Amino acid sequence: MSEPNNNQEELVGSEAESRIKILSRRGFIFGAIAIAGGYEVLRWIDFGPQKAGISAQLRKVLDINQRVALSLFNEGSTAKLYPVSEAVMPIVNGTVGIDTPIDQTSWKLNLQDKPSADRILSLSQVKALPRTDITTELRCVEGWTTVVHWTGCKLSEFIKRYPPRPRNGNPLDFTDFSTMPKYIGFETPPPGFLAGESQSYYVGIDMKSAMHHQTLLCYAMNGNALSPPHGAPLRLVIPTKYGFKSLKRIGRIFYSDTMPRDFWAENGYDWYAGL
Ligand SMILES: Nc1nc2c(c(=O)[nH]1)N[C@H]1C(S)=C(S)[C@@H](COP(=O)(O)O)O[C@H]1N2
Ligand SMILES: [Mo]
Repeated sequence: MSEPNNNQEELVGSEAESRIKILSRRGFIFGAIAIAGGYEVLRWIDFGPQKAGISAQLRKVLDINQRVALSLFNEGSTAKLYPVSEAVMPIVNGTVGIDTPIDQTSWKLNLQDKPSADRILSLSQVKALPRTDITTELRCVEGWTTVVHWTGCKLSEFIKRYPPRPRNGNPLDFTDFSTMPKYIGFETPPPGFLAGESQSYYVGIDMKSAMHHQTLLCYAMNGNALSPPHGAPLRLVIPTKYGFKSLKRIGRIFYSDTMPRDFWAENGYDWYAGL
């Protein structure tokens, strides 16, 4: 590999960017509630009619925040970086789709771009892509945050090496999103594939988030190979979004022009889940 190890990219300070970061760090639920009219709204949330398991009032603020998150993201938000020495092991959180042990040596990645044929990739093909290290916060909506040092490759590098087929006859241009699929989806290996696995976990992200320089496919964490409960052999890490988007144990990746289903968005959380 001739590419340098693009360790710990520097953040560029500007007034606008720090304002965006302050806004985005509030977290989408409380940020949205604050935007929608202060903490008193918390009092009436529980009494509203239910829609998708949460009250219509809360749904409304989440919808507002989804637009806010998207506009913040479009202005180029970046996750804060930390010194590697601050990294610690996070708790294992969320085991949907990873309960059953898998044979790590026979694991394969299934890459799809309908209607073309699937591509089956090995872990060494992912590891052959330029290595990237990043130390950022893993933020769970349940209220904890841990600084973690991640090692893998940029998802953008993977997409460039294993690109989608051109859309509408246009040649692919990775700087022009109109030539690319709108979304990319991720899933744990399908339940039938693993005896005993009852459910899969799945995440969808928009192509801008996928091409973001901090969005990674990771195979190591805090200096060691991923352990199975943290998503071995390969997991997604999206430091600009809440932890539930960082799918552990990727089985399938697919390009799509329609919004892929998303496990926690189906359960009432914001689909974009930006910080
Ligand atoms: N396959 C899978 N990936 C998952 C989850 C899950 O339940 N299943 N939970 C998510 C959530 S909610 C969080 S906060 C992070 C936690 O990552 P960790 O267990 O490495 O700390 O994983 C995410 N990825
Ligand atoms: Mo989480």
